[in-house]
Amino acid sequence: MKSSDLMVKALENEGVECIFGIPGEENLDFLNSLNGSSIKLVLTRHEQAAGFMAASYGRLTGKPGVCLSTLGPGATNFVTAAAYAQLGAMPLVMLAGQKPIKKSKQGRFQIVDVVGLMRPITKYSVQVVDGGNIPSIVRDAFRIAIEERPGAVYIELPEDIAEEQTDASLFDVVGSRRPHADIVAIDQAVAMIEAAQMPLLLIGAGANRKATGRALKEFVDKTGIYFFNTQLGKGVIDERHERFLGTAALSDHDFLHCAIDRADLIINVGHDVIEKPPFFMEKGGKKVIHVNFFAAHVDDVYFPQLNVVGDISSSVRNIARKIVIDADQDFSYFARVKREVESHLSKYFEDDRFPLLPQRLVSMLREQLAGEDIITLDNGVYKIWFARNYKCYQANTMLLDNALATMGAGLPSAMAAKLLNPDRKVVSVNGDGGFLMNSQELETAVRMKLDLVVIILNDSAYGMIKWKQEGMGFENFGLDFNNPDFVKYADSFGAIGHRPESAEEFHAVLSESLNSSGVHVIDLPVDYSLNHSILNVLLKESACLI
Ligand SMILES: Cc1ncc(C[n+]2csc(CCOP(=O)(O)OP(=O)(O)O)c2C)c(N)n1
Ligand SMILES: [Mg+2]
Repeated sequence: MKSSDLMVKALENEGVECIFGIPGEENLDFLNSLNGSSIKLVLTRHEQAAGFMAASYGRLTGKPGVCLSTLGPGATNFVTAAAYAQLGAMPLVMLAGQKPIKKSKQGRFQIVDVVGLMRPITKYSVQVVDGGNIPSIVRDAFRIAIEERPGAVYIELPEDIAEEQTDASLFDVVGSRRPHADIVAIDQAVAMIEAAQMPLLLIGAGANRKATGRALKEFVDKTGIYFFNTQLGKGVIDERHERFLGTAALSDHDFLHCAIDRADLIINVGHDVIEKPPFFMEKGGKKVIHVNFFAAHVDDVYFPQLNVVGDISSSVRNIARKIVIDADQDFSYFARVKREVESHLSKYFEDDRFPLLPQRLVSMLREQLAGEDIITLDNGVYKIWFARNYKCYQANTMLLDNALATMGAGLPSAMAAKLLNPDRKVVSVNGDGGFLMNSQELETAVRMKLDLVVIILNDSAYGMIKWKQEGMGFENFGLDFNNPDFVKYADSFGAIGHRPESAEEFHAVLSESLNSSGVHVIDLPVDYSLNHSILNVLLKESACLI
């Protein structure tokens, strides 16, 4: 068999359903082998976007998403997506071409050491030098990509190897059960929780990767312990739960930190240091139990006293089973903080000023979306408002990136979410900066006939950096730009552009867009005047009065 045929068979053997990407001439054998396979090709307009889509596919399914590029410039376009998947723990397999490695008449034209380039930002980076190695390389790559912590892998298939004949055969896909935490670690955790006066539960990214929600909810319901989450831990337990305190989108000085400051123990489930810290540890301060698939990476603000390493839901279940509840434990302070947090966060939910406040956008989306519908965020200052103010009812219904925190992934991740969930509504919220970093994918979305709502928060600026600049007391400089006419721009792709001129009109446009087919692009003027006064000033000044 031709090696490129074997490569396609190996991918089919791994259960790959689609490949996102842009082929080049070095992939033509592979492309030909793909023609007629069960694997669908999703042709994109930029390799970076293909990488983001594949990573998001991996994030949502737990199976590696696969992307394809040519050598050199195509493969280097994967770099940001690789970092996105690697930091965000999303299983991703990148497949690229290369010039012939045995004999070539092209000198070093387009040749870059991509295997070397990818090594520090992947879990595995390899060039296929013999078709006979394809079965083991592909099997290993997929195993490594999904093993905790999941991440990116890179496979390079040179042109001359792709066309070679091979008689190698595939390996069976053999999964493995995740190891469970040792009983001694469980007992130590139980003892620490029972000894604590004011324990809190923190839910982080790892708890969203696997189904842990049931176990965690049972733990909370049995113990009455209040919980909060990180941005990547949103929705693991329905955030309408009476013990939910909020999302720690800032590291300190948010209303919720009144509770965190008072806690003497944090049971930290699934969080690791790739996220912006949800709180800072201090020497001699509160204790932390790290419950995750792997032990804690220690740094200056995170040095847990106990690691409970193993499958998260099994650890949580075993701890919950053994724990003896102290019926007299007084959590009324946390209840008061919860009431305070809720009243602060919902303060502008009905405010109809226009341009629209991000808080109002949050409340309108929450009102119009069902529990299973998905919002994806790009990176900008609105991410903080969504993380703090939007309540998720289900796991992975708000896809945001609090790991690489790259701009440009919002629209591609929405497209992957819609592809996987055709019956759920998907809304992509972007800044005007981030949107234009991968807006060419509107064409892909229209071609794929996806029903999507794309909201562009228009402030004609890199607003997030402006907010930080103001917070540091610097003058406004270097962050304003002009925008194209987003309505004409959308229309020119075959999408449907909208530009509402009042809160009421936006409400109607949003509802109409959510309930009709096609790609709807809403150019929404945003009022960021409260970013500084609330996030920089009010929060720093307001002490915990409760
Ligand atoms: C690829 C990339 N470049 C730069 C940054 C740094 N950065 C973070 S947010 C931001 C501004 C975002 O602007 P916009 O998308 O318009 O959102 P806004 O904050 O204005 O709502 C920048 C430049 C980044 N995170 N990723
Ligand atoms: Mg902006």
